[in-house]
Amino acid sequence: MDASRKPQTEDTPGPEEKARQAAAAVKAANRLPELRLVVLGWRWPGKSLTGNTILGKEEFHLERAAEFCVKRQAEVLERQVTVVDTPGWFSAQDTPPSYKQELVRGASLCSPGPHAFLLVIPVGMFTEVDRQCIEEHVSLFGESVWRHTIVVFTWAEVLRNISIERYIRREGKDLQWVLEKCHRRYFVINNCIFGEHPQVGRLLERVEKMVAAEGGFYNSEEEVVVEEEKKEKAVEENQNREGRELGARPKQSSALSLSKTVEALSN
Ligand SMILES: Nc1nc2c(ncn2[C@@H]2O[C@H](COP(=O)(O)OP(=O)(O)OP(=O)(O)O)[C@@H](O)[C@H]2O)c(=O)[nH]1
Ligand SMILES: [Mg+2]
Repeated sequence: MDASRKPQTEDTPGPEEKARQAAAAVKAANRLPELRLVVLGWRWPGKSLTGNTILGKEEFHLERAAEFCVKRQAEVLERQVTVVDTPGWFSAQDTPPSYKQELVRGASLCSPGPHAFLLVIPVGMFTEVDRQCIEEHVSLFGESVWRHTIVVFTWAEVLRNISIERYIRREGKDLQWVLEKCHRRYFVINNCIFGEHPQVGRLLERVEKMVAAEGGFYNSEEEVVVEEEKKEKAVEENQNREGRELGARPKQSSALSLSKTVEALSN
């Protein structure tokens, strides 16, 4: 036998085991010690119960039509998890400005910014009006909010034997539109299971994967920051090209910021 060749042992990982190890390494690298989550949705889809499922205890009351944000924290799977439950928006009529204002305040309760917005949608008929309401209310946080949003489907037990993928296809363009806005990030939560269950760990990992992919958490001023960076880079490139100082600072971007939204809603 050629002594330079290593003998194959049973311990040598196969391709599947190697892929599993690589995936575990990525999850470990993405892992965050603290996670801040804001739960959003219309009235009564299971926002508060979803918050309870994540925290593993009954922190949020399942009272109808909550009017105020509620913030709760717990240690979950070795992470410090903050969940902000928000008032649901109205579907059949206009949402009062005070509700919108309170909704927007939800993000500021997890300073310096939420890692994820969990947009709770109950499995069932999804209409064009539902899509419009989601667009109107989620956009109160600015366009960048979509980069930090995951759709969380509740009431999934009603699907019985239908897969979530088939349900999404069947519901058509309005639900597809929402999922496209969220870069097709979604998670099916089983709110009937409480406590020890791998689903909460999987959801937290999903959030961590999004944070890694999007390069950080939501920051109401980030559109301003990105715009400023773009302009500063352009000025720098100009300076290099022309070989002289331009001196002028770029103008402030008019991008939406949370404080401006709250101010506008209160007027
Ligand atoms: N079977 C089932 N029941 C659910 C699920 N999610 C929520 N519920 C029930 O639906 C009802 C509403 O849940 P909540 O969590 O209070 O809903 P919400 O979105 O917080 O409601 P508002 O605060 O009034 O907007 C409660 O009776 C929950 O027990 C689910 O996934 N499956
Ligand atoms: Mg509630």
